[in-house]
Amino acid sequence: MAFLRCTGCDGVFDADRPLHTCPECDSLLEVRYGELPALDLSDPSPESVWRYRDHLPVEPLVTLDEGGTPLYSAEGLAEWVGLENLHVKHEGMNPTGSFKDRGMTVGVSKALQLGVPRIACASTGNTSAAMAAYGARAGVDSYVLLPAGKVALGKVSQALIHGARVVAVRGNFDDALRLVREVCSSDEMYLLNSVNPFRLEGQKTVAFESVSELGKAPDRFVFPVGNAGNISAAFKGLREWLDLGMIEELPRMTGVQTEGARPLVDAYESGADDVTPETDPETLATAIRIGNPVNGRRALQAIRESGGTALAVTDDETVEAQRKLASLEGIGAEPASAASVAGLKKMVERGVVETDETVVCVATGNLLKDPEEAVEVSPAPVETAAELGAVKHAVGL
Ligand code: AN7
Repeated sequence: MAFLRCTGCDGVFDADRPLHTCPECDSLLEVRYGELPALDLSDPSPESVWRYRDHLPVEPLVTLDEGGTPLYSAEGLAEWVGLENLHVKHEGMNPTGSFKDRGMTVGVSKALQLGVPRIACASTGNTSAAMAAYGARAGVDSYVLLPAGKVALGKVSQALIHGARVVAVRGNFDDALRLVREVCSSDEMYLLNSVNPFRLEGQKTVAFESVSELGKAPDRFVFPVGNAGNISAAFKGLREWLDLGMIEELPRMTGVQTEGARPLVDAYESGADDVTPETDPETLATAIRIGNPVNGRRALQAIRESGGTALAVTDDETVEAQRKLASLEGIGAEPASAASVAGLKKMVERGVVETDETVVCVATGNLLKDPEEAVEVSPAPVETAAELGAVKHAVGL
């Protein structure tokens, strides 16, 4: 049986109360289980979020067949990075094109079970796209707050076409999140940002699938970090599996941010146990243009407890990694996703990562989310006359 536990005061609450934070101390809540069964990973059923339903807190009331994303062995990229054994979990292959679907199938199922009429989130884009799609499928009204002018085109188009009410806030993501948390303070509107403990339960399945597909836990996971929900969720799942004896060691949890939005990296480097917010985050990787990660404290714990690390990369390094993913492996990832690969390369160069480690890089979102950026960083198409000689010349014949 699942229940909620406060990460601040350790208070315990019924999982069927529509709580966003602890009613006693306002800290984040976490889903806990009385007892989890050990799972038999040799069971041949295909990978998916709901393959792990015995380790999830709700029944699948709404699904778009999320999870089961490819785990590619990336030899060309491994060579570029300087590793022997690199895998890329392509979360951009989820139904709406990002890892957020794992959380939304669980979070929106919880909303249906609670019978809430409306769901809401603030978003740098992917959360809103996923929530709008799952809201549509569930028949629930969706409301999203986006930082005006700072969300990639593909993501805005998804939120709109799936029928969410889209509000563009003249501020950044952190402003939008602060506002939506206030808007959701009554029972009328259910908040689906990563403060929502049920959403994070779904997201832990990216770690489950990776372990199951590799046949063991990797030595290291590398995540791009924005609000720090995904890395915290994966770590929670891995701890649960460690406690059950399903894995023998915790993989090193590694978080990558960009130089323009690096509050978690700063906190990690300074030895702080919580994040000091950055007021003016800026990066080409708009998905992780976040200055005040709500799950920062948890992510720091995950990184330190697992012997991992956090580091920042430049936007140029991010774009270079995005192009290498695309050109060496055929993996189309949006900039934020590629930051994980850029960070990994830097860690190998610095000797922080051993060359014989088995590493899983999580490519969180699809290239098609941000087509404008991809065009901008690529050579322009060669335009020719509609005539054989000109075309032959253009293709170098
Ligand atoms: C592609 O959609 O925060 O550290 O509002 O879209 O769990 O926040 C997106 C985040 C990484 C960071 N990669 O994950 C949102 C949002 C991509 C993302 C992240 C995001 P978290």
